[in-house]
Amino acid sequence: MKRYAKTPIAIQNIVAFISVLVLIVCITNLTYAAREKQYVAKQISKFRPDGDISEWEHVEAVPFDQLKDAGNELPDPDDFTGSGRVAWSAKEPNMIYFLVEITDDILQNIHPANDKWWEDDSVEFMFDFDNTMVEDDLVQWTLGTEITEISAAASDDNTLWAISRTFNNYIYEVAIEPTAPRGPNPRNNTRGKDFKANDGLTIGFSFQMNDCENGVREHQIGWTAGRAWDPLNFGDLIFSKEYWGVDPSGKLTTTWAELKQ
Ligand SMILES: [Ca+2]
Ligand SMILES: [Ca+2]
Ligand SMILES: [Ca+2]
Ligand SMILES: [Ca+2]
Repeated sequence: MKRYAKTPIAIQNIVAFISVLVLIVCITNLTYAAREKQYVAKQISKFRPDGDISEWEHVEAVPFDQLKDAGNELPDPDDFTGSGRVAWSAKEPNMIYFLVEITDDILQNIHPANDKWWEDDSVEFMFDFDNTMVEDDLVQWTLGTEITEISAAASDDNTLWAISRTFNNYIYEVAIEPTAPRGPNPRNNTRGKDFKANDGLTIGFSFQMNDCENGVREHQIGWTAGRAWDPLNFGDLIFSKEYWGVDPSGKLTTTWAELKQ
């Protein structure tokens, strides 16, 4: 009888053990999310949001070549195209740095800041700070084509930026500080308030641009494909203590092309 009495307990223990294993696997997946795309953000030194982009020379650029919420096909490069880069510095761990370069032939800005900002030419930075992959937890920064056009979570307190223009080319140099007070339309106003970048930290991230002309939004294109407010369409933004342009042994990874210049 004792043998029969013990068996259910043994099975219960095995079930409990497997349940804990499954839970650990689930938690691990949430913490170290592995979405379809990854961007490893390394450090840069002497970041200044001043329109001089020399500090970005070695930083990897990713093309905005994926369709999102507007447009049936990718626009012609003359009409609208762009790319983005990401970096950080352990000296300012509450900040994330961005460089976004855009070509757009016609600008539209017909709404004031924080009013239908997605229907004016603009850049969006979206975060899933805690990798919950829940839409209501997402936080969005939007920057328009004029320095006063700051919307969504973006505020004068949490965004340092410069925008410069040469013909149809626009350059955004941006520092976002998630811990600082937010604008009036952040979507989620609590996630990321304790943000602190460190080596190995992974958050969900997407950035994209709205191309508006003729009174409407004609295209939205970005780094990752699919609906902007679906966190499953985000990529992993992974922070690394390494420096852009410097290999792990400390040597400058200068290319032959750069040496010849
Ligand atoms: Ca600069
Ligand atoms: Ca255009
Ligand atoms: Ca436009
Ligand atoms: Ca506007």
